[in-house]
Amino acid sequence: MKSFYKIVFTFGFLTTLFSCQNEDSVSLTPDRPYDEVYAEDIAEIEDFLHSHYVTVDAEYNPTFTQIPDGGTQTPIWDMPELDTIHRKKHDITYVIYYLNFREGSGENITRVDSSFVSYKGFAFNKTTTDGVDTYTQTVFDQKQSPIWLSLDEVIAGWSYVMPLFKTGTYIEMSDGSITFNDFGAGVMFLPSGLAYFSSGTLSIPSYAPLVFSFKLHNLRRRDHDQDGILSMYEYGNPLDEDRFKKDAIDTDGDGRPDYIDVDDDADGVLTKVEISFTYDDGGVTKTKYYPYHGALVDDPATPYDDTYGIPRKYTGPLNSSNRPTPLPIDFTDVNRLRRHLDNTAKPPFE
Ligand SMILES: [Ca+2]
Ligand SMILES: [Ca+2]
Ligand SMILES: [Ca+2]
Ligand SMILES: [Ca+2]
Repeated sequence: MKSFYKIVFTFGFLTTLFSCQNEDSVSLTPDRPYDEVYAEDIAEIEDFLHSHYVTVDAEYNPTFTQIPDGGTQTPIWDMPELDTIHRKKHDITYVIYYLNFREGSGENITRVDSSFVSYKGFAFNKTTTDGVDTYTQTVFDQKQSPIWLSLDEVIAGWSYVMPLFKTGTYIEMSDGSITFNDFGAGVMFLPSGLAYFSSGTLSIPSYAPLVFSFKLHNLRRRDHDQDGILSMYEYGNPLDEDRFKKDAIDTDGDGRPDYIDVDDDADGVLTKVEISFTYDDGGVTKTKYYPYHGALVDDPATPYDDTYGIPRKYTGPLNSSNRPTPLPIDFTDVNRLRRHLDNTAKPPFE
């Protein structure tokens, strides 16, 4: 059941951001109810946002500081960069607060892509002595040099917030190093139900909200089932979810979502075969795959029409062999049912 959710151990240390919630496991001590913990977490997060201000350096590294008595600093709560999203999970509509320092100028990442990120995560704790609140911040993980993380394998909060941001640009310097510019940068304030919940570690307390600052340097599109269609086109974008895998698109209803199904319409023909076509290249027959969407402009250097995406079952007139012949719209209509998802469309295709 859990094979798709990878848990990564390295000599006994859990790579922090990877999801370690196993909802199928049996625990000797029952977990606390999600709604009860969420009520505490969101109150603590909102208290933190009211009682702290934040400064960022030129590289968008934030520093959070408690507003002193009588201080005039703007609390995070009142900053225009503070925004919220709502995501349903555990039968709770979670409010997620995040700071959008910079959205990024490049490509949007999706929940099934791989992210190249740097980040810093900390937990906070409040103690009150003689009516005076004192906050401590405990950094439990940080990566100053970016690392690759697949967004379907990390804690839920990350997979919800990162797609709100974009990559930037990068240039390779003469010494081989890479400089990133205009990347997305922000901070997320996660209730524990969207992070590690009951499974704390030595450095991460159980049932504690966590704060992550992050920078999205780059991304890599993924094709989980290697059927020639990027996962970003196959999983859908469910916002109302209890489990990612359960709510992803499953065209043939066999319990295996399209992004991990090699025959999406269960017609016995592999998706990869259904989206392929052959063309003549100087007397040599070559095979290629229609891209999900066609290219915006045809490349005259290729012997085929690059503006063609994956076609639907042809609707054109019958030819002399009484078979339908395709129309351009069969390849380009934005609302078409692409033929790898149509179990009445089977090869041989004209
Ligand atoms: Ca795929
Ligand atoms: Ca399926
Ligand atoms: Ca598929
Ligand atoms: Ca098929």
